Amino acid sequence: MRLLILAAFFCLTAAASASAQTNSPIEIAHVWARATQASAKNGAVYLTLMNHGTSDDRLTGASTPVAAKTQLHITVNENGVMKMRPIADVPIKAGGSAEFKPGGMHIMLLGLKHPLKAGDSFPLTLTFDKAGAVETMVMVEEGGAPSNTMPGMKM
Ligand SMILES: [Cu+2]
Repeated sequence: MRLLILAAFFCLTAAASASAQTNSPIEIAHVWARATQASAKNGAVYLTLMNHGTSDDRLTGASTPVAAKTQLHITVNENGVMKMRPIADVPIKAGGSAEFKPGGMHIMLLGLKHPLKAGDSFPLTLTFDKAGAVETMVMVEEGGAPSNTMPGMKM
């Protein structure tokens, strides 16, 4: 009996570690988008990327069926005015992480095909230089301020 339980335990551990380490050393955490107003044409996705691998990687782009196109953006303070600028890529060093959050980096969704409603979710494919294409799900959250106000004032 004891042996059986032990065997079952090892099977479970093996299964768990197999699913935890898929082909990608990049962990994608807390992927969310702020809910948009009905008339909104654009939205933003926030997430945290952690590189558990031994080599540096870069996020080079993203795509989703809910938007015509996406851009990697960073919000910068230019003489007191918050502006968004496209960035070519986001480096994630080996053992390091990159945080996309309101007022900082975000994945801009341009040309939304429908408004993002709190509680909804949609797929997002992230493209990495080394890890390749990795699909994740985005949860739509209220997140305080509407998406058309200046980011960085809340949270
Ligand atoms: Cu933006």
